[in-house]
Amino acid sequence: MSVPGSFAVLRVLWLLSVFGTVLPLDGGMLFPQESSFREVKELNGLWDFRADGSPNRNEGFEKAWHKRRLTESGPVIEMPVPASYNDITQDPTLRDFIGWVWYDREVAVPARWISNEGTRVVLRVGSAHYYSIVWVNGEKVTEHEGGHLPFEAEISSLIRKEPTKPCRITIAVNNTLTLETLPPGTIQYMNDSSRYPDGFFVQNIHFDFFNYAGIHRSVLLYTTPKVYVDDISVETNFMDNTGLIRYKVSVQGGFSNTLNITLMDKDGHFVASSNGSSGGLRVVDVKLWWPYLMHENPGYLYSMKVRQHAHRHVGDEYTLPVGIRTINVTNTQFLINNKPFYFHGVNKHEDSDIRGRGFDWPLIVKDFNLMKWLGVNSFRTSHYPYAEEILQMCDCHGIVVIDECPGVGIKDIRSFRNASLSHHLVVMDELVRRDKNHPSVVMWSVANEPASEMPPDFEHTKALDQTRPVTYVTITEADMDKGGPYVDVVCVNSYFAWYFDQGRLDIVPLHLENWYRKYQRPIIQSEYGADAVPGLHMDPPMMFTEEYQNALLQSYHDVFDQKRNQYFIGELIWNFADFMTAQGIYRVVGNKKGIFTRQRQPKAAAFLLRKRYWRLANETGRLLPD
Ligand code: BDP
Repeated sequence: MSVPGSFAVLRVLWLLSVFGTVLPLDGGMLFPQESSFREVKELNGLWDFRADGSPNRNEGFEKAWHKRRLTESGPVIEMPVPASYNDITQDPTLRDFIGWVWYDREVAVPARWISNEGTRVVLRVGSAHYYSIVWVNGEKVTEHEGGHLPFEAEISSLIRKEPTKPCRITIAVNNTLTLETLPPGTIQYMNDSSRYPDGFFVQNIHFDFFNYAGIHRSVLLYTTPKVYVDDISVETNFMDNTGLIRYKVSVQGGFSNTLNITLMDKDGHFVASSNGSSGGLRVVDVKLWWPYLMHENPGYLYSMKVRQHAHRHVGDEYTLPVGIRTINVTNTQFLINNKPFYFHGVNKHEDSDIRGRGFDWPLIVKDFNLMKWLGVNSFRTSHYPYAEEILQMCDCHGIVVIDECPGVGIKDIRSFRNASLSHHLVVMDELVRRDKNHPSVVMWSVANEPASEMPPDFEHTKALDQTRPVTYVTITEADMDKGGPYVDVVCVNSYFAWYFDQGRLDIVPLHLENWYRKYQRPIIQSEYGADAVPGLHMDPPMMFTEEYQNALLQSYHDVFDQKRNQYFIGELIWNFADFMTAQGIYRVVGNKKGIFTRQRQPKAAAFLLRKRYWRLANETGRLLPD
């Protein structure tokens, strides 16, 4: 969000890098999957819940709430998982709560998981915001910092200790943001006792979305055999009509005698096979993975079955969907399978009524249907990693993804120190580890609009450079002027005729010209837009009306169309749908820059964009004539 008076040119700069080579394996984060050797048990539904409203928010730890059922240590309410807890009740203190909240429930673990010593049982949380501690039957099994990404713990030996008892899972989650968290924030105590009650504090943030909290994605128990496939990495290429998959598999828990890799096509027919923990698969008459609207058969996925046979142990099997495609960037183009790709897409949020940021299949499927209706071929996961199921949908439908980490609102100079850098690196590592094999993911976004106006600090760019194999770098405005040495693609966010020169649509072309001339790299207009209150009309257009939103988009589109054949490689509207923000004088119950309402009903701009995107698809994509 912009504050009037800040300097337009410095608003931007979140910079991207395109995939490099296969990651070194270092503990996997494969999506849990059922197979003949693995089982999955979802723990979604109603959990017991209590927010720790004590002044120091520490009562739960002082009284060891994890040692017993929460119902035994005080009052609880029902809380759905997955969901943000903020909008579930009528209580404004829970909506705006900062600090620890506690969840627990009991689970009946299948007897065979307990009796069979060869079964490994893992507890996995798809994501919880922001800091989580997990106990099983009162014993701590893991803690994790950061929302939006999964974490897990093996609990096999714990559940075998008291095999006849139900297993009690307790999760404490704290949404406090500090200078070192991602996104950062600060807690400010108001010490003036004449104006504020004792202990009064606020959570300051510098990003424009509600800081939803709670357990946002599924909690699962899943099993693997004792010796198990822990991680798989693939990298794909092709020459003429032969595809190549380079793979690497890591097995944990013991010695694996043999690893068989078998590749099947979409119809289940055998394509290629190999043995060993690393190697290559040649795919004759390859069917490439293509984006939606670029090919008549987008999102083609092979299935790579990894089968391990361990000495004196049950084997394991994991099947990874693999799309064969290449990504390259030239000085002026973004190439997918050596063909120029033009991003016509959206920025999104994981956000909806009641659930907040909680995972919700109906919403996800509705959003995909709307995106396809619009003619969208890509989106950015603004401003944090989205659920894995969403990326799986993108793989299948051929929707291209710019995968963003939660590096948003990095504005305070104290958030540029080593502690923040280390955490940022860990988060990037977790993100890449989780998402590296999705063909839909073509770029990593390191940060959204960090304070690039601050003096260059080469120490942190150096450290980022050392992470392998993906080179992801934030650079400053000053670096940019020297030519942006680390960057493949520049993404610019701008709000001309909105935050600056309000109402002056006539100046948009000139401002855009100036910007684009400056950056000698392929450029994506990664945000542009205007708030529109649905149903508000005015002609000639005025700000906040549907007419103004349309007119503003149109004035940008005119410039995009002039630049499209030069270095301009894409446009992503801000935003796909209206979304909730913190309360403040710049927002009337949330950000209204959606082209759909928060309930996914179209504003006039949705029709304008639909017309444009389908025209673009016909001009820039590879649609076959009907
Ligand atoms: C951009 C931010 C985005 C905001 C948007 C806005 O990246 O998160 O929601 O401004 O103000 O600068 O609508």
